[in-house]
Amino acid sequence: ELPALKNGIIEMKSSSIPIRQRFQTIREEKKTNLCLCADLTSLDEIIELSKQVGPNICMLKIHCDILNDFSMEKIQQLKNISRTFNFLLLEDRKFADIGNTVQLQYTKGLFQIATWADLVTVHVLPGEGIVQALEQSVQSIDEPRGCLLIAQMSSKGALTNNEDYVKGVIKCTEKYSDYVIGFISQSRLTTDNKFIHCTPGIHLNNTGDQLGQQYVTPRQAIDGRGADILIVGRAITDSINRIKTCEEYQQEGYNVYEQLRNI
Ligand code: BMP
Repeated sequence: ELPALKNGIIEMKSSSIPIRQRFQTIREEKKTNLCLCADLTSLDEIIELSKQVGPNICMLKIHCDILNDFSMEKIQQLKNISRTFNFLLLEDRKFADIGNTVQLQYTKGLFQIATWADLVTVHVLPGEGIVQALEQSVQSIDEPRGCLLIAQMSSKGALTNNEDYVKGVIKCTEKYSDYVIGFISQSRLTTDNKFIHCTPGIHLNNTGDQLGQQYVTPRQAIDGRGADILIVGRAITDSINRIKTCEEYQQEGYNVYEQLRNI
């Protein structure tokens, strides 16, 4: 059952482990640092795929606003699958507005994101009030919620890749370290290992797409750029055998992580 919304605040009756801790446990138990980014337009298809690759991933990232068949029933199904296979559910919403608006976007509308997404992504462009507002709107949820701040983007010419901007994001992360569990980044931003660095723009065979995306390999991302989690989309979803390819990225990512850990 999804939690009921009361005066815009969500009431939920279930408790679980904090998200950071959950990620560490999942990585060790399932031997995976792979986040599958399922940029598919059918939630039915994502549900089927998540059942197949559930054992191989630590996180599933979706964009709910590209789905043709979104419903609260289906998203609840996906959430149940994420609990069964023990992976985190990330809605890549990239919130970027004033506090009042993001609270509404987080808790209301068709998607009611706060009721099902363990994690969301957030731009700090509007200032730290955005994080405060998001955190406030999930205060009464009886289940851990967190966010990842977008510090650096993988796309060509990204305006985020500016030293002062990144410094501001790091400051915000440290200030709201209960709710902010880490970054979407292209490099290691802090020596504090409690912050999880998630890196998109990963491909073993391509260096980019036609629309400015830039790729590095899993090894480059983990070894060179200090990624904790690899966010992999079309390298898997466009492959002929998604399950096999998912296993390959899982193995490659975890092997590099283990090699580095044992140095
Ligand atoms: P792909 O691996 O198919 O290129 O997809 C990358 C995914 O990561 C997309 O869903 C995109 O929205 C997201 N992403 C990204 O590519 N670069 C960033 O800097 C931040 C992202 O969230």
